[in-house]
Amino acid sequence: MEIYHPAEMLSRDEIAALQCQRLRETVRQARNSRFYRQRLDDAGVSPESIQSLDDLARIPPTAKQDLRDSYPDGMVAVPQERLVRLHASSGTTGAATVIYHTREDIRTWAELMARCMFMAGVRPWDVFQNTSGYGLFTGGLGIHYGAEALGCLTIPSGPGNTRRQLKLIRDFGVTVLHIIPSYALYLGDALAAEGLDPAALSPRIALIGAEPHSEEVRRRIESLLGLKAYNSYGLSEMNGPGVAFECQCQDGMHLWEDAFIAEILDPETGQPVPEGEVGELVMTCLTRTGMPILRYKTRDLTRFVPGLCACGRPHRRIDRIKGRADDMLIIKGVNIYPMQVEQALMALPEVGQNYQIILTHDGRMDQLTVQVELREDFFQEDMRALTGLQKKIAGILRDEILVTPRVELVQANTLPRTEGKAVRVLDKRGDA
Ligand code: ADP
Ligand code: K
Ligand code: ZN
Repeated sequence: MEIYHPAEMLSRDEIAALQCQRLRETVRQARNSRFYRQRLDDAGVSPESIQSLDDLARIPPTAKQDLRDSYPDGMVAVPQERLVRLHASSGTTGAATVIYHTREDIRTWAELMARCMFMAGVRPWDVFQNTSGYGLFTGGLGIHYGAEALGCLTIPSGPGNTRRQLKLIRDFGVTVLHIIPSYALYLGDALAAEGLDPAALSPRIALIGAEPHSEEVRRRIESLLGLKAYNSYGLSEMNGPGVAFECQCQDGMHLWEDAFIAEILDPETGQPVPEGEVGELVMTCLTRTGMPILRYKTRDLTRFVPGLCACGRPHRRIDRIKGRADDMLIIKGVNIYPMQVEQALMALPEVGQNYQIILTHDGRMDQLTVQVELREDFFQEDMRALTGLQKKIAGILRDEILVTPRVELVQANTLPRTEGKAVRVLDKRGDA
């Protein structure tokens, strides 16, 4: 097996020793910020008091609200002249938060990103098209710098304009795409509509991430685009993309433990969940100097995949993100994650590439409506067949989520689409 960086093969003991040393340095560095000096003093945490990884638990967690409260620069830990870049989270769940980077931070991040891409099989001779939005969002420049660090000819296409995306792919023989899953599905349909054979197209790898998606969606992307799709996880607070990535085994995402400490905690108690169980991913960035963040509560729900990966890299793997804690819907008293709906829908051949979940309240109780795009050839069916299909989908969803939804079948490409992360849920229960 080829590796990009020797750190990929560190043993568990070596990883632990490095984490402890870097945690101490990070605590020292973080104390240069107004926010952490106060926070760590209050908790009685000094760099010298970090003697082993057990001392991590003495550091109070950092919440998204802490970043909002210290906006714009309360967590900056270096003089302004050392800062070279600012990013903001895409604000999926509220006000944006800002992250600052020094020149070294940008370099470390690009190297982590390149390591991830190499692990998924990307090489310097690849032609790489990045369809993420450039701008404050980290999926643009973050991925771009990684691809360049690896040595790929990098095309910053940005999102949207599918015809132009396809032209770039064909004109320059693009071999690797970075694309969010919802757009990859759409692009796949667009190929089919143009009568293009996916097997004849040049891309062999897609890096997909930035939004939760099911295994069913990955398989669809692979067959629609005729390539291998690798899950890619990251968040602005931990730089952005490049935190955890699938290797070629496609069995969980290796999280780079020389650069991050990951914990999976019970969101209620803040205590570690038993090994292999689902909880909230809490992360500490061990390399950032401009704006270190300690024990960040990501709100992302996942678990550590037990055991060693067949590829031999000792870095632990996290499972596909189940959703955000904030994504959980409570409908008629039942807890539901949108991913459960997606998984059930996308397993059906009749279902097209887009769906939407709508919640309303009729004065007495919650009503769940699922709008489902049908594949073109199925939409041609007669009324009786469509009614049968509608019943079938409602039944499958009820078995999965224990609530019977109202199912509306719509034509392909009629549900609203966004250029960035897909908006799957419309909660109108608060509306009059
Ligand atoms: P925002 O929190 O506003 O979306 P970011 O751009 O920092 O801002 O997005 C990071 C978040 O995106 C993660 O916390 C996670 O919820 C989601 N995400 C990123 N990559 C993946 C992935 N591969 N699978 C599922 N969710 C992901
Ligand atoms: K090159
Ligand atoms: Zn592996």
